Amino acid sequence: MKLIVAIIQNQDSKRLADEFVEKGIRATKLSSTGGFLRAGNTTFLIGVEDRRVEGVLALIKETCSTRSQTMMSPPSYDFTLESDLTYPVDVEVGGATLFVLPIDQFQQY
Ligand code: 2BA
Ligand code: 2BA
Repeated sequence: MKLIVAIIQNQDSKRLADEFVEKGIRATKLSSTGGFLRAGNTTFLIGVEDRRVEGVLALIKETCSTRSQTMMSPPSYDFTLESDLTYPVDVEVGGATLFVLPIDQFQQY
């Protein structure tokens, strides 16, 4: 068995959760925050049998989209420069960041 940790964008989370229910894939949804953008994203924990891992990853890939997000650049603290104002920067946010971990034990009481 494997634990898939999937960090995805909030916009895709409802659709992905619906897909999991429809396909009988058990999952837990957590609200999370990206360390860089400091914006909300969604983390799914999905415990699955080894043979289902590839199918789950493919489902996540087809459900979640890459998007561009605008953030304000940090202000420059070099006061010798005139450009000490913040300015908008486009950041490409991936459809999903995935980790697949081995599970030593799976128990439910
Ligand atoms: P939920 O996903 O909200 O599921 C609540 C209960 O609904 C489950 O209890 C189970 O009895 C039933 N259930 C869930 N998915 C089902 C499905 N596809 N078909 C039929 N019945 C289904 P538990 O199995 O005790 O799970 C309690 C909570 O533990 C789950 O809440 C979920 O958040 C988490 N969980 C369970 N198995 C998981 C797994 N393999 N991976 C990640 N999280 C899991
Ligand atoms: P954030 O940390 O808010 O990052 C959002 C996007 O900003 C990233 O998209 C990446 O394109 C960019 N970015 C992040 N850190 C950067 C840096 N130090 N310099 C320049 N650009 C940077 P993704 O790579 O698709 O990541 C989306 C979200 O997935 C991240 O949100 C974070 O919550 C999570 N994530 C990505 N890689 C991770 C890792 N290695 N470990 C844990 N979480 C990760």
